[in-house]
Amino acid sequence: MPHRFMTMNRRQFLQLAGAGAGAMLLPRLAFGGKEQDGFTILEARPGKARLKGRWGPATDIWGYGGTVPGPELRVRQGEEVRVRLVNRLSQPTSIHWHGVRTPNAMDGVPGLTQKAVAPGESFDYVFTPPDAGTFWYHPHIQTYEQVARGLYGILIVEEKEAPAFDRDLTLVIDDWRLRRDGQIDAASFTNMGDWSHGGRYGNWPTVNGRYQPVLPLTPGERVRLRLVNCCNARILSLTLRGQSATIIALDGQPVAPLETGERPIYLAPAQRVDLALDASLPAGSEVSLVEAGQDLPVDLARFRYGEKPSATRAGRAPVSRLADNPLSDRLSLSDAYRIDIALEGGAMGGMRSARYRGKTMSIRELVDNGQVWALNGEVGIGDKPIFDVERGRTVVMTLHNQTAFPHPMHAHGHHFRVIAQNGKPVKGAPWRDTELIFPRDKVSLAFVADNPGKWAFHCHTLEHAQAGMITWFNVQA
Ligand SMILES: [Cu+2]
Repeated sequence: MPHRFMTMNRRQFLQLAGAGAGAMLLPRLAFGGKEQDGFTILEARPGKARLKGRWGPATDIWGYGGTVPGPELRVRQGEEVRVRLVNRLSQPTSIHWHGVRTPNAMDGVPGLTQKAVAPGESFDYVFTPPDAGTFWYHPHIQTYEQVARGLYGILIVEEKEAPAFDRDLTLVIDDWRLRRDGQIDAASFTNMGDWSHGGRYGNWPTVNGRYQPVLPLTPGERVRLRLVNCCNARILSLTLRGQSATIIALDGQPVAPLETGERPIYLAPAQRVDLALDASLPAGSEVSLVEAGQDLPVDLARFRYGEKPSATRAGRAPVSRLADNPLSDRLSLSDAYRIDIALEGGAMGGMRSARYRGKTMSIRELVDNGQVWALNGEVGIGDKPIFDVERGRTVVMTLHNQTAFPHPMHAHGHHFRVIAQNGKPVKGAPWRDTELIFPRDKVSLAFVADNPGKWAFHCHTLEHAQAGMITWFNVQA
């Protein structure tokens, strides 16, 4: 049962996900943009963005280089990433390279892998990404606020041998919660109603920092689309209306090409999907990228076919599978380290108490501390890991969602695959770094713990992580 993300029950999805509430290439800083002794400089700083369009008010944001999204970083597989983060914000920050199997010291989790980068200070990130694919970067402290203010960017690791595409286009999807004056609704960052339900949803969708951009397509061309969900909480249900596309990668990892047809693609926060799109409609056609997760369907972007056909249209071969990444596929299930992890808390979750900072607290005390979620009765990152394994051991985590909400669970430093769901074995599931776990579901994720260090494991609904749904595991050196 490959591609579970497409076989989700839509009714269940709608029932459970409820939470209340251009032709633009990205500003491309190739490596070699703003540099300083071999490092690309990423300044986290305030800036302004035209989220409301050219004639609307400019929105005050925080961004890398002052832009939203931040620069699209590109490196070839096997090449080194060298980034100097400079903090020009009023609060500490860091960069986590989501989905990249970096050495532990480069993972960007303050309190676990590095000290937070104080205002005015900098930190050098140096690593060689082992996997080609679509990744992204964002802070890992005060994340629910810093990401909501616009601190995120894309890291693309290009395949050693470029696959055959006429174009490569990244679509960075976000939803902002804007006030009527076009400014970010900062008063709602810490709204406990959002924190204890589905997280903080926005009211203003953007793609590449623009509202409903119109993107040109050349008839006959084959485009690689990289879709990234940078929303704090929104689980996207995406369709390209009237246009089929082929899924070729999930969370950066290649999958057997699969045509979407009219079926929606679910993309939880932090997840990515790569599509091959053959621009096969007649000149002048228009295709909408529609999001219909929880609210009314809304056009995120529109593709408009030009009149002039592509010069490269003739004799297209079928979309072929991308080259596999050097991910360890030697899952050794017979002697795996196994752990059950209960996802607990939240509204209607029935959690009465949990341990927080070494103390057992009632739900009332927890709420007073801004905490409402737990993993195996523990709230937040504690002194001890949730498990500690020798390097190279296969780990099977069985997540049991005992809450009333879905949770996109993200493991750092590793990619995993689903091997069982509700007691039934699952074969051929894709490698992922973030998996959406539905209420009442029991899902087993397996991976080889081959990356030593202290790794965060958390819900990527950023308000849930902040309110306790985060822990860590240790892989021995
Ligand atoms: Cu969650």
